[in-house]
Amino acid sequence: MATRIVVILLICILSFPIYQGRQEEKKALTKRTISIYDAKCRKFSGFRSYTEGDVKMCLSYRQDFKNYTDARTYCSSVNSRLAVIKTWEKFQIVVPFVNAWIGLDDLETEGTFKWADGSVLDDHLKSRIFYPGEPNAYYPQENCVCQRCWTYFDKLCDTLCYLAKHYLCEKVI
Ligand SMILES: [Ca+2]
Repeated sequence: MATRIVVILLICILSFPIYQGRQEEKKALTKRTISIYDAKCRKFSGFRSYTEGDVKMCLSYRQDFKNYTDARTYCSSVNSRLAVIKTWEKFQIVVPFVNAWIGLDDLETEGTFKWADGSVLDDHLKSRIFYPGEPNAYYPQENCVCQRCWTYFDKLCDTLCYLAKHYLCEKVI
C-alpha cells in the first residue's frame, strides 16, 4: 500500500514539469494568437483589439454623437457593424464603454431583439446583460439598445433610437 502511494506521488512529482511546460506553451500560443489578431485589427483606422480570456473583439469606440440609424450607417461605411455581443465574455469587453449604441434592436418586431448579424437575442443572455428592469419599452419607441446609457447603468437598456450617442463599431476578422 505504502509503496503504491510512493509510486503515485513520484508520478505526480515527475509529471508536474510536463504539465507546467504545457501550460506555458498554451499561454505563449494564446499570446501569439492575440498579437496576430491585434496586428490585423489595428490595420483598420480607429480600431483596436480587446480580449477577455480567449475571446477577442476588434472595436472602434466612436466618440462623436449619432442616432442609432446614422451610427449603423457609419459602421457599415467602414466595412464594420454595430457591435454584436452574443456571449458573456464579449459583454465583459464592452462593459467599460459609456453611452454607446451597440448592434441590437427590436425595430422589426416589438419585443424581439435582434443582433446586427440578424440573429435573435438569447433569453438567458438577455437576463444577464440588461440593466435590471430593462428592456422596458418605457416609451413606445424604445427600440434600440445602448450600453451604460446613463451613468448609474452599468449594463444595457433599450432607449429611443433618435437619441444622439457614442457608438461601437465592430470589425469581423
Ligand atoms: Ca428602456
